[in-house]
Amino acid sequence: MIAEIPAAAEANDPALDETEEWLQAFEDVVRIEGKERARFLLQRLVDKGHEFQVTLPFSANTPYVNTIAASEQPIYPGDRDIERRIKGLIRWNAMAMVVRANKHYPGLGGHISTFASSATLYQVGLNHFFRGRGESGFDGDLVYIQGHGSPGIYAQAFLEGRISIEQMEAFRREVSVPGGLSSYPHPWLMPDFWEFPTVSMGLGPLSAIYQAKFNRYLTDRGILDTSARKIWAFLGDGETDEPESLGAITLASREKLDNLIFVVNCNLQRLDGPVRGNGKIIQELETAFRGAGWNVIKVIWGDDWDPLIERDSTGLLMQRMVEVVDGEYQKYTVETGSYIREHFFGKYPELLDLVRGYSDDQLRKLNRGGHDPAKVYAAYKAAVEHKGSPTVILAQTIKGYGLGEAGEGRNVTHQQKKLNEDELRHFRDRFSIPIPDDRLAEAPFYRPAHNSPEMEYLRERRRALGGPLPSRKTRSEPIESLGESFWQEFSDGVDRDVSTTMAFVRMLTQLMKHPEFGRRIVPIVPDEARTFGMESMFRQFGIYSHVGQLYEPVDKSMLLYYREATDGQILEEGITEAGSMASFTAAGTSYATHGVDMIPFFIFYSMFGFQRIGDQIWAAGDQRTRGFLLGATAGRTTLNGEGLQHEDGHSHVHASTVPNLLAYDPAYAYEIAVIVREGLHRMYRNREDVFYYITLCNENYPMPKKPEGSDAGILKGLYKVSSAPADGRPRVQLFGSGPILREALRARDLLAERFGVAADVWSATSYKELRREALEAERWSMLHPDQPARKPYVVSLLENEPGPIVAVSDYMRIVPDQIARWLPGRFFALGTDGFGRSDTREALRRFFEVDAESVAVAALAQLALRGEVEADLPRRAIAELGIDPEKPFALAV
Ligand SMILES: Cc1ncc(C[n+]2csc(CCOP(=O)(O)OP(=O)(O)O)c2C)c(N)n1
Ligand SMILES: [Mg+2]
Repeated sequence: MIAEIPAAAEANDPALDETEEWLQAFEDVVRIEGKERARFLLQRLVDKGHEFQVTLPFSANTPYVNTIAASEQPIYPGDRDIERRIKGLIRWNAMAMVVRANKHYPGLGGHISTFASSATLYQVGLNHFFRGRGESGFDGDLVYIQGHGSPGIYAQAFLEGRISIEQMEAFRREVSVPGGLSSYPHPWLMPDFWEFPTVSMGLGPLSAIYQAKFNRYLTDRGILDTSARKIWAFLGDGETDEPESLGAITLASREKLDNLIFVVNCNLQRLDGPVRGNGKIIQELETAFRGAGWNVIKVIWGDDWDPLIERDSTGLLMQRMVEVVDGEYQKYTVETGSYIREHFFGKYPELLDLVRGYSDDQLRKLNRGGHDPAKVYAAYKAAVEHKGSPTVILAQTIKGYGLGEAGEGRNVTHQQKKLNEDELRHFRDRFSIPIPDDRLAEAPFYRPAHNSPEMEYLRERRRALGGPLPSRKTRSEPIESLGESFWQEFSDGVDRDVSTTMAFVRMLTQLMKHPEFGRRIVPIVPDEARTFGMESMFRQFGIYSHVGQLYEPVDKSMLLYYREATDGQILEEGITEAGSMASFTAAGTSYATHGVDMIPFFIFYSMFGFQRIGDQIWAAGDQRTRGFLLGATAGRTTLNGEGLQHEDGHSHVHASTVPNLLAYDPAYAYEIAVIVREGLHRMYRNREDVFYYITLCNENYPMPKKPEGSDAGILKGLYKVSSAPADGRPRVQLFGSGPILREALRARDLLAERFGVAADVWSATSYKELRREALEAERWSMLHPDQPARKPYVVSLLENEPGPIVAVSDYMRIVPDQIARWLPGRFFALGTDGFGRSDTREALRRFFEVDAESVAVAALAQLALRGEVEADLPRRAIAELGIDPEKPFALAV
């Protein structure tokens, strides 16, 4: 994959004179007629070669040197000297916060070496490029910071006076110290500071791409002009191994996202060792990004190398640069100058000549591009000015830069958290930090006087760029909730057979037509709109495409044709749940990134939601994303023919793990209406940082009218839909969820008609909510023993309702079991544990024992156990209802 440079190939050249003639002619063209003409001629030669089947092997690589030559570098606009001093202070404080934390509280963790390698990359950005929030509070750039580089970002904020010394002391002690600093960027924990949770590697770059796309979407739809805002994403070279990091890079170039800049900190190391010890990560990434259509800027060598490169008349230096593998470059970091002379330059006598005048010390200090502010500045400037495609900057750095023996370039450096006095002295001297010897051992923080030139410079730079960064702001203008009349049609119900998915799509369409809410809605689908019956929205609202529609759609003559438009509202993301989720997060945090409320509805195949992109959903929670996730074609038996890999019977287990997510499994259209209405109210009127997960199903049945007074129960997770008369018969309580509620209702009839048992039926819309409320009440009671105990909602509902409780849903038993401990001795759950199967709904429900017959048998068994019906009744029911007691157990392995 890595191209060899053909320079210094004279030895293999049978006709040197002829080659020389060609090269001379080409050089003349470049010099006299310019690069454009030279490029044209080269292209013509390549084309001609194709005519004769003379082709070159594909290579997207350029030589292993800086993309921007020294002669093309712009003049550095800052005061290099003062910036170096400021950077030294930031390096020191970033190191000190980790060292001090681990000295006082061993085991707290933290990272020194990552920021040590990327300090220049951030400093040049913070001093000259990254624009803060500005006057409006919502202008400026969006910067995704490498998660474990956080100490450097805190250290900058400390010098700016945004973070106190007490907070610096409380790095990674968020619980015991108010204002303690979180380990990594977590908006949930530091909502005024961090914007983007990046530390789960791969999620940052993926989110940044879709954030850049979403910014365009807002502009194209005429909602907000975001064109001046850049999205910067910092990532580690090791991080690029995550499929999410590179998985969407073609989208960024296809969409021509020139508002997007990736900076890959290529310190050639990850946690355990080298990223590509036997290869070259920078060349590999160049191939991937150039191949995908990105503008690639390599920043490999610092200015110490400029004179050497200029004098490299043989091309041997370039050749040597590319033939040395990364593992070897890492070795040069820890080795002496004489080692570098012998092993790097010593390969060719010409190269030894080249560095004859250099001392060993000079050779050891030859700097790398990512540590040279002028090189980094040149790259950033070219990136922000580049038009037509996204840019990636591949910057070579040294992991643990400045740590010396304590970790610079060592394989253990990633986890280095403690420095002894000698190591601290080395660090102090290297960056000229004014800490006296007698205080060194404690690694004190250091902030110069407020009016020192360094502090004034630092503040002036950020002021000039529009304010501090990172900084998270939100706009909190409540949006008035929709009145009762909007929801009326859903409360009224319909006699026709419809599914909850159809009801929801109708609701979404109505919302999109609403004068206030309509524009804000962002429907997101990963190539599944037709599955959910949403194709009518294509024509009506348009599918977003930055370039509009450049072709006549094949179904143009049809009413519901596939309409793409620049101001299209629907994000049809293609088959990428990860990309769609990233769009969901971008839209659902728009209230914070742009000060504009957008309301995303991401509708996906429920099986490919949580279990595929659960980490992104977790991060969306951290980022305080607002909006609705809709798991459609849900339910292990309700989605019937699709089988094992499609039938979801556990997304509600996953959903139960996300702290600020509300999860519902509704049965009826009116339930969905109540939930969505409340969701809009809480998120957009009350400005709460919660989000919603609602499962939707494809089974058709009539949608009943909303019972009076049921709203509160629907939202809390449980309410009664059917009461049996109190006539002295044995009695049971049946809970049903989603379409399986109808099995509970049918079980009620079976029990009444065939076994003389009365059943009340409840719709259990959210076990997660029931549990959360019950846990809270239980905990409060435990901590307030001298006060009357608080009764969980679920207990207050059930304590006067006689008989055992049988809960059934299309999910694993553990979903209803979430509330079992508050109903001791009474609670029994049925569910769809086990791999799904393809068959009819009836067959599947019998197989998983969630059909009415199985519910009836379970109810009778529970009554018999309690002595409330004859002991023989369950056996009779099993026989009468045709249940095979020897059929396989779905969980058997
Ligand atoms: C998904 C995920 N897996 C593992 C980790 C643990 N981890 C944190 S940093 C790191 C190494 C990072 O290497 P690199 O991306 O090269 O960053 P550097 O520190 O070298 O800049 C690992 C494995 C993580 N944060 N996220
Ligand atoms: Mg690395």
